[in-house]
Amino acid sequence: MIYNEEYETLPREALEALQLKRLQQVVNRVYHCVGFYKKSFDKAGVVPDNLKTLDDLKRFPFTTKQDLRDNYPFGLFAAPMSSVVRLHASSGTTGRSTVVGYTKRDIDTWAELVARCLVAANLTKNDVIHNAYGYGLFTGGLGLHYGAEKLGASVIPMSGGNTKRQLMILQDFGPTAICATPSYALNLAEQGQMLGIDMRSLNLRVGIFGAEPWSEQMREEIERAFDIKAMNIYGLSEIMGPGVAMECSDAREGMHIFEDHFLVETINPETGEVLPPGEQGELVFTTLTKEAFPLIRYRTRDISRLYRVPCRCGRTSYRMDRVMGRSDDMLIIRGVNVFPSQIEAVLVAIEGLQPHYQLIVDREGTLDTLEVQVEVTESQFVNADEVKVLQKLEKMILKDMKDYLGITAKIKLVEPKSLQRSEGKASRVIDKRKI
Ligand code: DLL
Repeated sequence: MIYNEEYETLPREALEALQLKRLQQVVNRVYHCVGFYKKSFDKAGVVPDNLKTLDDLKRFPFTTKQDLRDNYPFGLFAAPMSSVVRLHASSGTTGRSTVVGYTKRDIDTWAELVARCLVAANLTKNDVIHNAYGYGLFTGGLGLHYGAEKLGASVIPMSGGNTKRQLMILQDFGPTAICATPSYALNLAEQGQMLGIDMRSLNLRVGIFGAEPWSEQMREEIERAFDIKAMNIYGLSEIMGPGVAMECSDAREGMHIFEDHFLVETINPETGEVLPPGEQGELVFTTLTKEAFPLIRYRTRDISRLYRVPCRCGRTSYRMDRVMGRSDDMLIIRGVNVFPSQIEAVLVAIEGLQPHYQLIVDREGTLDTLEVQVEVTESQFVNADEVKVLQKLEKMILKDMKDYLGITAKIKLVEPKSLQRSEGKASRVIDKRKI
């Protein structure tokens, strides 16, 4: 099913013509309305008129998170505050948070794009959607909320946390879909099981998971725990919030990017050079229709890959692969680059381990060291008298990490339920090198 048949299936040629028209408009507008862009274009020696084809965009400068911070809180807004109807902010683990604004039209566009996502996940107005993304400054809660209402579904505005209450609502209201971070979904499943709730017999059939990197193995784990189809949704506050890209349930091979509203590029994060589709690199987005907070060539730091091949669902947009991680989360362990999500994939595939883990990075002399703490399942732990069982598990992890990722780590098997659980985005890495 497709929410906006006309735009989601536009032939590539028409889509690219629309993109060019919108791109020229937005570039013109920011050049004249936002001091930052005037300066940054002047410095790069480009003017809006240089933009004759989509390809010309690569002559234009990038916008970075640092630029957003330097212009905190509203310096990059392109509309007066009197027409801004909503503000959100990303929490930002380091430094100032980034603040984003929306006009009435931006909110309507956002709601439509989230409605497109829900329909791509096979939801209709007859669904009851339990929304466990946090409401507030985070874009997850309200973003999904407005999209669900736009579709006409019944939305339960749960927000994050308060897990016992969530479990009660899940049983009593019988929602057919759940929206949450994947790590919180697992937390819910685990606590439900502890309370003796059969999570597989709830009325849920679909889950909309995103806001943090997760592996294919984690998807299987969640699908098993809830007996649902787990779908990947991508977005970031700077560009809009959830609903920048979404998997379709027909193919479930990559996330469709809503290219009538966002222009996407992948670049080599070291050199800034634009990569051909298919090559892994950093995603860079330009918003084509946003009024309050347009962004030109925003460097997301998210590492992914674009596919150009048409999808069997009929949507004509490029798709992006699941995000491996952020370039700033990439660990370099004795020269080997590795993302937490790759370590997750190795751990979750080993029987006897739980998908609850923590990575501790430290430095000895000039070398980075990694300790992987991972919970073992209850049954393994009961067996633990036989130290051999645990030693065997440890060996297996060491071997798989070496074979698949080429890294050596210290492994620490920990008791079930001993690592901190997430109520929103999980923080997987403790980096002691910065302390
Ligand atoms: O996390 C928006 C969102 C809410 C997306 C709910 C999906 C569902 P931020 O807090 O600004 O916005 O964080 C954005 O989260 O740059 C990625 O690094 C990461 N991220 C978001 N979705 C995914 C995903 C929201 N599906 C940052 N897979 C992004 C991997 C994701 N990482």
